[in-house]
Amino acid sequence: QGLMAGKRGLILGVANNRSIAYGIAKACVDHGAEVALTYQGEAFKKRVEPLAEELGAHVVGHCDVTDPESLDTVFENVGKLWDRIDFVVHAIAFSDKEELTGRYVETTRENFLRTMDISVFSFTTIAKRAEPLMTNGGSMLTLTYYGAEKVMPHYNVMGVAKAALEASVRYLAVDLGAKGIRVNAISAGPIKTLAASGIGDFRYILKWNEYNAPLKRTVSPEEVGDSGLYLLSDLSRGVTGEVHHVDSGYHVVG
Ligand code: 0WD
Repeated sequence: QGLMAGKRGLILGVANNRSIAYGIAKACVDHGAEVALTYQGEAFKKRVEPLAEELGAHVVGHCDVTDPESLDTVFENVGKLWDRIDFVVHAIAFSDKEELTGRYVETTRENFLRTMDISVFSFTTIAKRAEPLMTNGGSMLTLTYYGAEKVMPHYNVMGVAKAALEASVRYLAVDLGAKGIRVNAISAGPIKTLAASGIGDFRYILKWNEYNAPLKRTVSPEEVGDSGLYLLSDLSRGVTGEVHHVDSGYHVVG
């Protein structure tokens, strides 16, 4: 049994076992949830399937958020699997790594739009598709970063995207609140994942956090997972529209 007993959720953004989405999936499963995962293309399928097996999770198909048909299929598959869902986790972001270094002012229109599409709009369209399945209320969660609030070196267009994502959390919280659906974000401290490896000087950012965060260390996907558990479970039933920092306290000094 446990905190998440009887709850079912869709988790998007597991690329491998270091993914923040994996940390969240594991915490949910460990506390009794049933989860469904997606993968982005054949290359990730091979990584995600064994992880799903290990977690006892369902795999509901290929999902590329720039391809609405793949999202249609994923939600169709979820609807066939379960008559209702209780939570959704969105742990997806992308920007051309050439532009995650140097000056923000150099951002191209093409990469700006692509970054916003994959990292911001995707959460809104996923929320819209999840809403009819959340017939008993629910909890939606996305992942953001401090670069939304303050200028962080090299984060550039992704910082602008995360600011828009955080604003989306607030607007979605209002739209969906009357149905008992809560919408929150975790602002995670830097973690060495595949996505993070695209950010210029990432090792320096990790070190900077270790030296300066109140806890004098970085956070792990497991720690983000445990905080995610709070936001996805009924423990946080009075919380919506919130951006919760899981960053060893860095935001109070940075
Ligand atoms: O330091 C970090 N790692 C932080 C990450 C600090 C704060 C926030 N975050 C955020 C990220 O911006 C992202 O929103 O957490 C979220 C999850 O990222 P992650 O766990 O750091 O990275 P990763 O394990 O790489 O998972 C992100 C996945 C992709 O992996 P790749 O390696 O391809 O970027 O997002 C998925 C993909 O699986 N993804 C997509 N999924 C569907 N359609 C798409 C897409 N078009 N693009 C990327």
